This record gives sequence, C-alpha cells and structure tokens, in this order.
Amino acid sequence: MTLHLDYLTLFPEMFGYLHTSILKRAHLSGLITSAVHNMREHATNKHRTVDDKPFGGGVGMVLKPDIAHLALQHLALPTHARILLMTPQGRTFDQAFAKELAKETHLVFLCGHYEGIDERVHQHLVTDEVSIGDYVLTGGELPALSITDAVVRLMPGAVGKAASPQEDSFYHGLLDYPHYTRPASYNGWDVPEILMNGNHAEIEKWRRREALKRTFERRPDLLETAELSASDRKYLAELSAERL
Ligand code: 6GU
Repeated sequence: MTLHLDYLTLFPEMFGYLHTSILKRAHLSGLITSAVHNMREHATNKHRTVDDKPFGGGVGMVLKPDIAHLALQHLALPTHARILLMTPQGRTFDQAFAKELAKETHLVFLCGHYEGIDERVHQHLVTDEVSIGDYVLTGGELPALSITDAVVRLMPGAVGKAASPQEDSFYHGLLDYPHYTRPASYNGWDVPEILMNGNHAEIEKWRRREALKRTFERRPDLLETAELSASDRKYLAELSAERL
C-alpha cells in the first residue's frame, strides 16, 4: 500500500529533504506520494495574514484557527487520515510510535511556526499531537521531516537489506554495537581481533555484549523495556557487579 503524506506549512521551501536519499527512492518506487501545501494560500485578507495577537495579551503570535481549518478542508481528506499536529506539548515520538504510523496509509503533518496555534485546532481538527523531544524548535517542519524519515524507512522495501532496519539501534530495544571497516589498523588504531577471525557465533555474541554494555553505560533506562535473554541478564549482572 502506498503511504500518502501531506504537509501543511508556512515554509514549503524547507521540504527539499523529501527528495533526497531514502525518501527520494521511496517516491520513485511508488512506496510514498507527498504534497507540501502553503497555508498562506488560505489567508483571506489583503495582507494574507495567518496569525494574530493572543487573546488575553502576551508576547508572540498565534496561528489562526480558520487558516488551519481551510487548509485541512482543501485536502478533502478520507476519514482514516491521521492528522498530526507538531507541538512540543504532544506525545513524545519514539520507535514504537514510528512502527504504529508505518501501518497507516495517509498522514497529514500540521506544522506551526509561531508561539502557538489556536487551541481550537488542537481540540477539533487533529487526531494526534506529537513532539520529537524535550527541547524547543522554531517550527514543526523539522519534526515532521524527522518523523517522516523514521516512519518511511520502516516500510517494507524502503531500505536495502544491506542496512536492514531490523538490525538497527533500538530494534531490540538496545543501543547499537560498534561497527568497523577496513583498514584493520589505521594510525595505530586497531579493529577488535574477534571481528577478523571469521567465527560468526563468537562475533554475534561479542556484538550483543557490546550493545548491552553501551546501553548499560549510556541509557540504562532502555534496559527496563528491552527484550533480554537469560544470558543477557547474566552479563548485565556481571557488569553491575564490576561497577561496585
Ligand atoms: Cl513537534 N515542535 C516544536 N516547535 N518544537 C519541538 C517539537 C515540535 N518537538 C520538540 N521540539
């Protein structure tokens, strides 16, 4: 099934990313279609105003609800479309959310670029509010593109098997193991010996342990939800004991 992507924005020039790398290939193979829409085309007055001062006072401007509504109506969306409002107040995007969205056939990204968006847009016009993390960006365009990238690369056929998403960081809920390529020794920096002896069972065991060690050191929170075998748990217990 083709995934259709719509972007509602005031900065359509930011969407060149859709036509590079894996997203470019996904368009060419018919896996995705996309359209970028300038919400300013729905402004009604002669100054083409899309925002206004906040009721109750305060700094910054607020995206008008009529602009977002007209822009969405213009898309004539099917009822099954997911309408994602990009906002730091939203549900934090993660790999599980990406997997959920990769099952959809129509995603709409509503990108604001102001202090905020009229609350009635949140209440009446969208199906989801999404954030990409706890920091503040100027607008929703980079979040929309980040989410698009994470979702599309999960679609069957989007990524060559050489870089299979099944092998990715987070796929098993752990950070990735370290990667090396030739030369085996460069500038006195050596590749671990074990990767060069051709023993695939030993290599797999080493990679799993490296992934566990990194996760233990850098993101111990991930260990609470990762799928861990009895031997993983035993190795983690050894790492814990070493740290005492
Ligand atoms: Cl979705 N929008 C903005 N403006 N800033 C963010 C964000 C979204 N997610 C994290 N920071």
